[in-house]
Amino acid sequence: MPLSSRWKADLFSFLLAGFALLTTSIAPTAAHAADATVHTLIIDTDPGADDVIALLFAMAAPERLKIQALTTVAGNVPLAKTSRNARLAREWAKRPDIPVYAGAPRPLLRTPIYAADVHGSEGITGVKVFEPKQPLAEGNAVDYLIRTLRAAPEKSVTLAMLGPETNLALALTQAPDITRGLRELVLMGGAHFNGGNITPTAEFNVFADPHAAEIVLKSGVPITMLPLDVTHKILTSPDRIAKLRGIGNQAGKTVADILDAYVQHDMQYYGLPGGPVHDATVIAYLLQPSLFKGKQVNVEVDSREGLGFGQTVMDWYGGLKRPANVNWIAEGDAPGFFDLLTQRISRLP
Ligand SMILES: [Ca+2]
Repeated sequence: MPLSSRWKADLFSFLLAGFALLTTSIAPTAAHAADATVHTLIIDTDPGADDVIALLFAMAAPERLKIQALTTVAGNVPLAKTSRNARLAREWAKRPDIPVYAGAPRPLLRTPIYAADVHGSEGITGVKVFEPKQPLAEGNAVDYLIRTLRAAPEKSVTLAMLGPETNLALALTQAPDITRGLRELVLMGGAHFNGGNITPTAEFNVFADPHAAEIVLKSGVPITMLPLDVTHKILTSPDRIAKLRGIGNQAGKTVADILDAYVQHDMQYYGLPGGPVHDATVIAYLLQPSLFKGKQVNVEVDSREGLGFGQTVMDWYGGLKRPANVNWIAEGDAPGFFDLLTQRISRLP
């Protein structure tokens, strides 16, 4: 082989190897087998229109997600409304077996903020809200978390977190030993490549209680985060919403009505062709992790006053050489997500 073409061949194989490295560094988060994992699950939530869709989605998968309780926190709207909305979702899914515990009425340190401009003053868009029949469970969500995680077998409980992380931060502060019972935290929160949605740098859940997020991120429990980087790649379309409505059951109509109203704000604000369904990606991840791709990285929260308040400082390239504490999800299969959501919602009343 002439020297120049030998050199070209070497360069080519060098580039190929580099490409292989690049493509494996952002690997599918789990083998296909993880798509059959059965989770003992607690869902911590601040409903919230996308929370309600996530809750319906989760309650439609009883053979995979053994939901022990819903725990509520102030966030998108004040606690009385997030708790009412969680109970509404439970009533719509006809799952009276799942207790709902109300938790923290405000963040640890910062002034409470809400997101009524996105979720409406009742916290659910596009549908009529009412007082559900079944009341809250007795006792506080933080006590429930401590009691349940202490009694649980080691690494047995998955906690899905769809709102500000105040409840778990309080529980971890009072009872650090509860990490033993946790298998994994899967949370919607943070932003890096996408930029923020409540400030240019911060995502709402982290911004609403950055001090709580700091405690959770330093807990040592395995964490998967679904940030705006991925949720803004999984967007509704008129056709996707029509398929949900076309199921013909009440739940499909409810989800479609909520989405039709909910996505308007984001489509207008960001100029997107559809809207993200943030919290529902957490449930999709639990049911079918092979739909997502992520990377183990170091994530810390900026809790200093200023323009970076509530920002997740995510070290994608490992420049800080700090230990990885988060599986940061950066990619997701949008058609796969909507197929899974539609399949599951079709199983509800
Ligand atoms: Ca939420």
